[in-house]
Amino acid sequence: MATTISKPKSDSADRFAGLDGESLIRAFRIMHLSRRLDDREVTLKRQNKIYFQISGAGHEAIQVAAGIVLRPPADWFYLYYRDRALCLTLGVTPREMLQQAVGAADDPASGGRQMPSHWGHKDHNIVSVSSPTGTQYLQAAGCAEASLYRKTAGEVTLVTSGEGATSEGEFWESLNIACLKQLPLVYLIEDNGYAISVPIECQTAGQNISQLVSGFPGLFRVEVDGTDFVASYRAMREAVEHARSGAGPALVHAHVIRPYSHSLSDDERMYKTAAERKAEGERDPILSFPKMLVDEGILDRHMLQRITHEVEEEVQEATQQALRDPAPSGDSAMTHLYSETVDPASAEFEKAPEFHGAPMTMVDLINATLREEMARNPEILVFGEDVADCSRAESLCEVKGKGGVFKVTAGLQQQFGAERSFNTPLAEAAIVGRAIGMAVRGLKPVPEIQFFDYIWPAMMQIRDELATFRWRSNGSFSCPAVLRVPIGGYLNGGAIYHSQCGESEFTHLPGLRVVMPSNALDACGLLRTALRCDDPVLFLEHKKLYREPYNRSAHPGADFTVPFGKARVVKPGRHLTVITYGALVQKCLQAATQVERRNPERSVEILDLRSLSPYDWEAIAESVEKTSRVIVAHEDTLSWGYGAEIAARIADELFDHLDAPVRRIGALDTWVGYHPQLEAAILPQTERIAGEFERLLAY
Ligand SMILES: Cc1ncc(C[n+]2csc(CCOP(=O)(O)OP(=O)(O)O)c2C)c(N)n1
Ligand SMILES: [Mg+2]
Repeated sequence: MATTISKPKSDSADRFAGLDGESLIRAFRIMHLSRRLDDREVTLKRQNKIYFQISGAGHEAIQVAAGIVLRPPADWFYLYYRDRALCLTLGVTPREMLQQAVGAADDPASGGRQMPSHWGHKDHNIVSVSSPTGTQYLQAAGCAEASLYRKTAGEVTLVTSGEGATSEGEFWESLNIACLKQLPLVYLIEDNGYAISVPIECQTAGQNISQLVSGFPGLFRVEVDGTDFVASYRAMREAVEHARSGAGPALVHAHVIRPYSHSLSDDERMYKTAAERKAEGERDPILSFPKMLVDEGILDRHMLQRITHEVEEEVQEATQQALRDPAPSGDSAMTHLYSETVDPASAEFEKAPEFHGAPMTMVDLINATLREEMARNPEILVFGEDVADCSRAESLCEVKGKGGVFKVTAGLQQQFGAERSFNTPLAEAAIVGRAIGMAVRGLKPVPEIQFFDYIWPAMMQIRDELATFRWRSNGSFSCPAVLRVPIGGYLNGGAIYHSQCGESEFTHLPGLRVVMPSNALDACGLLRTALRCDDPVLFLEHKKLYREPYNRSAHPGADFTVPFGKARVVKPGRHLTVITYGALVQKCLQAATQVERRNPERSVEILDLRSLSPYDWEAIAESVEKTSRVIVAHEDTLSWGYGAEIAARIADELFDHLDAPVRRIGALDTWVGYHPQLEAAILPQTERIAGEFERLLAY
């Protein structure tokens, strides 16, 4: 910075919290730059040269203070859309910010995929920001946990949001974990008193978030005027020192202002009085901070003019550059959905089994696979509700241990220790959110959702985060976690909340792999592929199939893998193709046997898809071209289900090969009932399946 620095006039050594004149002027320069970038974007938006604008105006002082205290790239950042000044302090350049605004192909945050101010910069550990308010809190906890697991002492994760976002459950789940685990996590709440038009008295009980969280044990809290740079610096320094020392999490509650409305799509005059807006304007750090620096003799008018002039030129030059930067090509739309380096559908994962030992059930073979992969890869962590053997490890000499409600994870804690297989609070969003934070740090989290029926609190994390990370960051970040989820019915008594399927809700998500094995051998091979691949995987384990005698397998070897997207011909046939997966594989096989017994001249071919996204279109096409009749059969409800997509594609691409309509078999469009008679009527049964086969064969 080409500016001369004077010493602060004040005698008091702590007047500026130990900051010298140079640091104070640098802070002012960044604050001013941040505001001028917002102003420039506002102009560009009005000129229709950019498509969205949301400003950091009024939040600059606390943000620059935070940026000075933290240390990229050792520290990690989960930020909010207002954090422009913070990002500038961490090293993001004005040009990079304006590249986001214009949506340039080279925008380092997202390559033109996300809205402006959705920060992300690999070089500075600024993890890709999404739009859902609150998801960042759980991921930041996972990120801080990765520091603990890696034993990189002194590393801190910063997570920020407005006061509005603290009403999300994910904020509270995150605080619970941070305090339970004494995480090196700093929360910065930038409280501007409004969430769009909703004022604090309608948002936060008692209107003060730092008081509201006072019951969290071990949480260091500090409340500060976030428009006062020096006070903000002190507060941030205290909080970060606390977290860095290993003493646990800290929360800074900074009162700021929001002078530019929520975004350019909002006009705050609709809900804020003129007096309120005037009072806010009087606290504007962009005016009060340089005035203080001048009053204190740190900055003179001449220097001030020079800095503002330099900033003007910098913004101008960055704008010109960004406006010239090429836009992303339409051809790039599908890049970075999945890993470009590891293809789990490739021949590399095609391995012949080398069987040894007695037949094992699906549950035992999944357990063995987890053990083998955990031994091979120290970055694999297994966690969830009731997943550990016994959280009170000292009791393990007296008790057998739980190891999951289905015993899938039994013995992992005893073999690999409580750091690698542990129980979590009963909070599904937190389980998945933490996993995402860990995976971004390069760990291989393998969380369990206890029952598919309870996956929904985690849906935001799965749909808007896990599946989108690589795409939305244009390949800069990824989170290849493997979510194991027991699913399905036929349990006699499982009822509506322990029996549902719903896989098509997830196959609908680009960026996520979905697999659902029907037998022990495939479960072993597909799980190993999931654990060795570089994409997020939803691994659906059918509860009814865990302990069936018919689907057991001898151990196929510790390197046995099954590629994704490769169906298995369960039974060859010539007159009807059945496309199925999961528990219906066996039912279709039984139905086919009945049908063939009654119609000896007809034979049925059964394809087990094994992997639902990607799925094996080649195998489907080959079979349908041979048989000319096809049924898609699944346990999930019929309408808008997985079969609808497959049937539509067959009708589209294989129409000329068909001699009959494409049919589907699924559960009735209702919930699974508790009484076995109800369940039997609702879920597809062998007799009904056989009837459908015969109907189609007779068409
Ligand atoms: C989960 C979710 N719900 C709603 C929104 C829409 N939304 C975006 S910002 C916002 C208000 C956020 O207020 P606050 O956290 O106080 O931040 P501020 O904008 O005031 O800085 C809302 C409701 C969203 N992005 N995500
Ligand atoms: Mg707010």
